[in-house]
Amino acid sequence: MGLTLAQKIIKNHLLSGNMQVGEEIGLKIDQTLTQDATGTMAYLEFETIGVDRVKTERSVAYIDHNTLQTGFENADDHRYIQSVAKKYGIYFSRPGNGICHQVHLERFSAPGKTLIGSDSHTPTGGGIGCLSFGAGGMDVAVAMGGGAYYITMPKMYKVNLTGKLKPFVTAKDVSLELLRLISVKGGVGAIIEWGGEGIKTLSVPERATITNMGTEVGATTSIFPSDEVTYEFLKAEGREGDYIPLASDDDAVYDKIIDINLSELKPLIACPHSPDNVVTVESLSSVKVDQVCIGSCTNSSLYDMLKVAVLLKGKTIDPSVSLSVSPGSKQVLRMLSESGALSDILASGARLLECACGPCIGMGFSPNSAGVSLRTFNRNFEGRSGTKDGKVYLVSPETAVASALTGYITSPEVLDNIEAIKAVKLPKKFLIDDSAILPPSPPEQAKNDVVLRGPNIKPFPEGAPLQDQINVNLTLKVGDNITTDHIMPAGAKILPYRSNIPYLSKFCFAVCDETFAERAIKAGSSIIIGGINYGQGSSREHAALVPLYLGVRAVVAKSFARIHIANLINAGIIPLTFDNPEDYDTLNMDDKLVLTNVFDGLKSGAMYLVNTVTGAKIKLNCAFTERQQQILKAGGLLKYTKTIN
Ligand code: MIC
Ligand code: SF4
Repeated sequence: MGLTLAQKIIKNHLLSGNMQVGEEIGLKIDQTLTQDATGTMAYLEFETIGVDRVKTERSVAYIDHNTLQTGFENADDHRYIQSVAKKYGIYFSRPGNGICHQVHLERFSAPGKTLIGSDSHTPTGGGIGCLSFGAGGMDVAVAMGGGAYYITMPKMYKVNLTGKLKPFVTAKDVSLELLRLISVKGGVGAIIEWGGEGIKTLSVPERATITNMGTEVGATTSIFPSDEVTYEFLKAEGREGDYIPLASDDDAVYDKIIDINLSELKPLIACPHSPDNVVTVESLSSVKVDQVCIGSCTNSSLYDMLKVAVLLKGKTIDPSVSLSVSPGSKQVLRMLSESGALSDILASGARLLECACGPCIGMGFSPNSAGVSLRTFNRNFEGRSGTKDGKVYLVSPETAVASALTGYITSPEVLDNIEAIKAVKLPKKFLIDDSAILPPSPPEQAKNDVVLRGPNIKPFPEGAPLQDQINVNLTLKVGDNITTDHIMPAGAKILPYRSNIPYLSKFCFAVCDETFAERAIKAGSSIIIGGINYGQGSSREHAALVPLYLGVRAVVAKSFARIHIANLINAGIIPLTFDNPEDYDTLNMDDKLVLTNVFDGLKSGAMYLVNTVTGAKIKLNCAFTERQQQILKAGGLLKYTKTIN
């Protein structure tokens, strides 16, 4: 039986386990990336592991999330990351150089390699045939230290593309179509491979848009084959030496095949507050728009920006709309500027923002009260924009421009620049300027490098060794599809404190219940009850470390998202599922509960939650590998790593 493309890369990197679906496998990791919002914690964790230099082929630290430096906090954190990077063998991409995924795709991702990043959109690298995973900071720290990265061997899904996109229909619409077809849970437990004749018509940046948004269907990762298109892109980046061809075998077996005919797609839009709430753009044409944002790791490539410039050229945006444009990298910005395209964008009335995440993570450009914001981003979770009642819609850059010009949600199909759009092509050679990527010190010099720590860096909480019986208060009960943006919000006010867990803890679950943090502290030891797909979205381990700090010992949900469940285990919080989902309804806030059979349950897969008032006994399930059992017993991954080193 032949292998799929992902199975081939896994096989080449397999350190432990069998490639049987559902089994835990350990992978050798070639490259890592971090961004600043998760990076400080990841490097603090890395330092506690105690190795002199990263053991990966390439590790890069990016500063892209929180670039505003509104106070000393961020500036200090960035300086810390820069100094750690220099000392330990990590490349440092300076603030302003671009969004981690865009820059990594341009300069470092390579076909056939493995990459993990402390950011859930790391699968962007799948656009170039690199097997890339989003992971918690601790997992990245361990990989930098030479340890394996553990995942559950995924199922293999294939999306078979036929046809060719019509003008004004884009890679973003392909992603939205997949979300419409399979929902935010449809890819859970699977790697999505993109194939079929249709892929030949998609450039690497378009492929990267698609693998980037594979995160939104919950997939472990997504990947495209490496072919002539990949070669052309690498050559244009001066990296043809990184090229290897890669494809699945003809007789590879997939667990599911989804067909999408590119020729039949229409411009699509995801409505508030979920990326899978997808309808056609046409169907919303009477909705007034207040704000439009173009950029983010999903849609900020040169290809996207050139199309935006062509559509805006000679036109002015509607006076009622505020339009922002953030190019994904310095390379994109410089090429826009040198080609004159930037001038067309600016002349239209657009505001140019830094090459960074910006509005995507609520760092400025929040919509007005109850405002409608059209964004080319990948997430539209409630409150993420920084405006609690803001209504965020996800669209392609083309739809974004058409709507900014008219002031209403507008399909780009009505625009008259069809020939100009068809003429937009990627250049044969990109402008290569790595001056903002600082190399680390050579090993002999690194010994004398000093790590610079500011007062915003507070120690991170560590879990306590497990007990067999844990008394807990039910301090929070939430519904389905709780995102990490609910658990640990981001945004301009909070993001500067990503290395200060005690301060961050005040905002934990504030979107759902502002009293949670205070009640959890008072309770001392607590449990959270959740619904389906608990913890979807970001890779931020803060969504586990902050609850740990607040005394959360276990989370019981109907099901969990992949990265979050790993982060809970790494933090030493026990993730459990209901044996009978109806038991969810019998639990109430403030119930005093006892989690029993913990030690035996880790092995046997069954623990119990006893309600001390009613005496009811609820069966809970878990399926921990031997390694995960040891991590939980030790009180988290770092403590466990120290015991085995
Ligand atoms: C996001 O898009 O939610 C983020 C911000 O990039 C996160 C990382 C973080 O919370 O720092 C992610 O996707 O993992
Ligand atoms: Fe940055 Fe947004 Fe991409 Fe996250 S999704 S990495 S915040 S641009």
